[in-house]
Parts: sequence; C-alpha cells; structure tokens
Amino acid sequence: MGYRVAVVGATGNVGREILKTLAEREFPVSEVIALASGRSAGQEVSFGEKGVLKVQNLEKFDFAGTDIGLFSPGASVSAVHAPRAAAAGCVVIDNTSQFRMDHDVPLVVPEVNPGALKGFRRRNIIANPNCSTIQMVVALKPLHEIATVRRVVVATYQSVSGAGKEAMDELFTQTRGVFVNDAATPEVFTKPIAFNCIPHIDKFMDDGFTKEEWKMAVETRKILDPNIQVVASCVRVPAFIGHGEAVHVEFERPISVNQAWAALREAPGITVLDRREDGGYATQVEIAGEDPVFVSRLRADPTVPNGLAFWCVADNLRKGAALNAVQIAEELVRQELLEKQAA
Ligand code: 11C
Repeated sequence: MGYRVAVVGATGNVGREILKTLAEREFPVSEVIALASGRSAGQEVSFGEKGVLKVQNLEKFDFAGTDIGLFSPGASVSAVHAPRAAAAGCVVIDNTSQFRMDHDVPLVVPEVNPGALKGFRRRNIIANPNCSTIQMVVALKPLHEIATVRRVVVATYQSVSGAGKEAMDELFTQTRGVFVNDAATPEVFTKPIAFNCIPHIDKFMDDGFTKEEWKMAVETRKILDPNIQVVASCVRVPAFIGHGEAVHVEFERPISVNQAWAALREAPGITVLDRREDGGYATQVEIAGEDPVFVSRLRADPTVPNGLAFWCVADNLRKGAALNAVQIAEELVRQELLEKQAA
C-alpha cells in the first residue's frame, strides 16, 4: 500500500531534495511522478537511490488519482496549478509563499503546530513556511512553552541556495573570478555575493522591511502565537547551503540558561551543540545535508528582564523546505487525515 505522489518543480533545488527525502525516509509510495515546466519535460531526476524518473510536463498533467502533491515550483506557478490539483482531490503541500497567510490554509511545522493540519480540507492545500521561519520556530517552541515568548529580534545569515540554482552558480563563478581576475557581473543578486554580505532578501515593502523580514514576523505569529512580536534583518551571505540566525528573545517570565538547554535537548528536531570553547558551535558548512535545527551559543541577555540569546543554523533545503514538506505528508498519514489510498 502506498500513495501516488507528485513532486512539482522536480528539477529545482528543493524539488530534487524532496525526491531524495521521500526516498531516504521511505515514505510509502505506490508511484512518484516528477513534474516541471514544459522546458524541463523529458529531463531525468534521481529518486534518491531508488532510481531515475523522467520529468513530465506540469501543464498537461491531470492530478485526478494523485493523493499528494509536493509543490515547489515558484509562487506564480503554484497560484495556478495548486488549486487545480486540489480541485482534482490531490492534497497539496506547497512550499511557496503563495497561500501561507490565507486564513483557510494551514501553515505547518510538524514539531510546532501539527494540530493545525486538521483544517486542510477547506482548500486541500497546506503551506510549508519560509525556511528562515521554520528553523526559528522549531527552536522557539520549547522555550515558549516554559516562559512565553514576547518579542524576538533576529538577524539572519542566509545561504545562496535559498535563491535557487542560478544563485549558487553565481557565488561559485564570482568566487572563482576573484582568483583568476575575471570579475563576473551580478545577475541574480544586486551586488557581488562572493566575499560579501547583502542585507536584502526578497522585494522591498513600503515600510522599508523586505518581504523575507515580513514573512518571518507574520509566519511566526501564525504558527506559534499571534501575540509574538518579531523584528528581523535578513542578510544573504556567501555560504552555499544552510541559514544561520542570531536570535534574541524576550520572555514574559524568567527562564534560565539551564532550563532552556534542558528543554531544547528534549525537543524534537533540535540538536544542541553548545560548548563554550573554540569551535563549540554549529556552522553552515558542517550542517549541510543534516536534518535537525542546531542550536548553539545560548546565553542570558542581561539588557532585558527575561532575555536569552542564541544562534541557530539549519539546512534550508532540508528542514527549511523539503524535509518539512515530507514531514507534513508523514503527519497526514500519522493523523489518519488522508482519505484516499492507492493500492
Ligand atoms: C531565501 N528564504 O533564502 C528564501 C527562500 O518564501 O519560500 C524561500 C522563499 C520562500 O531566499
């Protein structure tokens, strides 16, 4: 017994990671269909170690009889094809920003708000949050349960893979160019990304924040608690995979570092790597390809009454995208929320 699963955007960074994750975690599938734009149709993509799939044209695909659609094609494509799939009875787990803030679409991180899944039949669409939000709420959840988070100040250090394959190529080409004296003009990013940091992710909004910064605030409220205030500064850094975050939290009630360490160590999806010595913390390069959210550098913030500061880092393509989406599918199965099951 297994489910007929379609992966939409199968040739992209996240689509490929979804296929790998489904195979690695042995999600019960009867068939996996790789879908992408007509331009990519006919290409081959790996289904983990389990074989190779030929990419089919999304435009021409009929979702009837498909149980789950894991979408990661870009928001404008999801806007058209996710409702089309949902109307055909396919449960859509959408990794784009298209539906996240719709009141009748659950926005889910399985370690944080699995109960929110229950409302998914209203639209047949479940949204996967933004990568930088996911890792932060996973780390905040066990602390929120102890002392209630009131306000978060976060600065992100986000890898180029969040901006797609072309962005990874741009970092590689520019880095190489510095050594061979062949300066490449920025195309994906607005400024050079090699040996640089760019304080700009996603488009600018009227209030001066970027949409990435806005997403961290509104998504955290929707997933964790509508009363939490979040102010974010999102920065692109020249790492290929993994987003880092310096998180400063004010709580309603006192919480000690020891209490926080203990809660974080017990919490699902978190690895505490926090030795107060040289190298006793996690960084992007070490955690690429890993599933957990790594928490390091936990300390009391002496500048506010009940404050903690910490560093967290996670693989943005895995827990920040593909893994979270597959965990949502697993949670649907665990909660027995999927009606159709292919033989
Ligand atoms: C980045 N966080 O690193 C973005 C990528 O809303 O799903 C994911 C954008 C989104 O550029």
